Amino acid sequence: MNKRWWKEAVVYQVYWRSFFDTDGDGYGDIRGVIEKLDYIKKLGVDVIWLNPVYESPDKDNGYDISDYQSVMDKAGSMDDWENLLNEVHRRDMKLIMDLVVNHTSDQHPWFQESRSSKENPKRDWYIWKDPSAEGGPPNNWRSYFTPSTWEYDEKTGQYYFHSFAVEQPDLNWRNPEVREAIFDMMKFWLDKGIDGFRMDVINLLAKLEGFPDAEQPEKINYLGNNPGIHAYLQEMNEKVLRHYDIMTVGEIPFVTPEDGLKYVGEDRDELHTLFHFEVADDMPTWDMLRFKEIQKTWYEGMYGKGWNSQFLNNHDHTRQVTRYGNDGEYREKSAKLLATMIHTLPGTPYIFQGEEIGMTGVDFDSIEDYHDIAMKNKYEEEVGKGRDPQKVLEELKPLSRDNSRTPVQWDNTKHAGFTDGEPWIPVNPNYKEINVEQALEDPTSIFYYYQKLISLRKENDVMVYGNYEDLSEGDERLYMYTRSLDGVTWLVVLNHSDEAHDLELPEESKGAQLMIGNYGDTEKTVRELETTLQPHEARIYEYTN
Ligand code: TEU
Repeated sequence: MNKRWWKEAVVYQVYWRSFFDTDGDGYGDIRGVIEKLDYIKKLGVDVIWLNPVYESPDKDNGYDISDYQSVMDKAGSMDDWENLLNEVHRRDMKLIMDLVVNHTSDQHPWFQESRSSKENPKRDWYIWKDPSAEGGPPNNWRSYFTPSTWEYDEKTGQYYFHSFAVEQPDLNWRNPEVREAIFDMMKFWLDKGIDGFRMDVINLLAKLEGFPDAEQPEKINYLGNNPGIHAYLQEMNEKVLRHYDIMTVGEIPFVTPEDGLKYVGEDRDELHTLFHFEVADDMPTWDMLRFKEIQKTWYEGMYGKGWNSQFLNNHDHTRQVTRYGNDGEYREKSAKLLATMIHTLPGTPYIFQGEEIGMTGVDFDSIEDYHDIAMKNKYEEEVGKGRDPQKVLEELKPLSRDNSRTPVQWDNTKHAGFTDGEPWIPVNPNYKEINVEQALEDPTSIFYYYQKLISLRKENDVMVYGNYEDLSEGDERLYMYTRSLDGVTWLVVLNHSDEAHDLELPEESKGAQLMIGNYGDTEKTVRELETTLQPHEARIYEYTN
């Protein structure tokens, strides 16, 4: 298998607005990221993924861009950003930027022009359609954030298309001028020396020909993976990507392993890696059997042919220890177990800020404390149907994107040391117990466990390139698998439950050495194959064959 730096890397995601505030406006900022770079570096990660910092009316926290080539005030200035890039590089890390090119803000000058008249040269830069024959929207599609993908524009009597909020009109990628403008913009950032892109919903660029009505409009999967997408990505690769030593990771909802390979196959010249959403979007709570099946099919589909990513949370998904683990009695063990799993399954592991100290989701009392446009729109929609607001709120809370967007908890002082001002979103009230300062003082903390896992990745190719075999198919609580490479085998054993469980280790593991574990008193060498795993216990053993 081809060795590549981005396969060996660990990526740390910085959602800057909730990271660290240096100017007291209640939003994190680029200077805040710079100030905390040594902290990030201490973890041992190689790459930082920075969420969008571009000029934006901020309806969707920066994913509605009104100028791709400048930095929004809340985040700082272009000078700050240049400093960040330098400081990241000076510490031998890399910086990848969010690329949001499926849509712009409705305030982007391109859209302003486009909506101004049917004859405007930029009319065709977006997707405009006449009302349907009966009047009303051109088809029955739902968008991610609203009941329809179509918004009527009085001025010209047509509808424009938006996969997300009304304020996020989709670009028309069929138009070669659009593609050229985007490619030029990408070169602008690449020429500044960035190390790659995380590509927002990149498989949505091609729209389904003819926009036919959907049989199941609520299953918004017709929005992605449509014919034409690979031609766009190949053109992007040919004209831009291949000329730089960078990493690209595509955010690709609704993708199966088979289709995944079309985006990241090593013979395809499109992208390097992808995020699929079979876990984050389709597994609302932990389901061990389903998770194992997902790992198996992706491994079988991709191993040796294309590269995957591993993550359980990001700025769109509830924090992993809350959603998929135990954020109560076993929070620390559970956070370490999930980390062990993500860092030893095939693919590049991602850490979302705060995950390394086991931050948890939130439960705010009022809808006013929530900011997520996806949640707010859904709330309005449901309450608009006459439903009980409190019930709707309770229903939406567990998967609200704000679960992961509360400020990083730095210490136990006011607002968790995140800001001197009023934070844009409330701090999780548990910051007195869960914070960075406390984690750094405790050698057994989740933080240092991550640090050790990351350093193991640096020293052991098997963790990156090894093949994968599940030895525990059918078991709903225990997960045991191997990664093997050149005669070295790593055996990972995980007890993803609140009870202790007996387990028989495989014969070959007699004499195996413990590489890391989340209980302090585990024997360093396997003498007996019969063993008992404590609640949320995780161990990695190494043996040679
Ligand atoms: O997210 C796409 C999105 O809708 C995710 O929330 C979803 O979980 C997954 O991608 C596919 O179903 C991206 C950004 O990450 C998100 O913050 C933006 O709101 C969205 O695109 C629009 O730009």
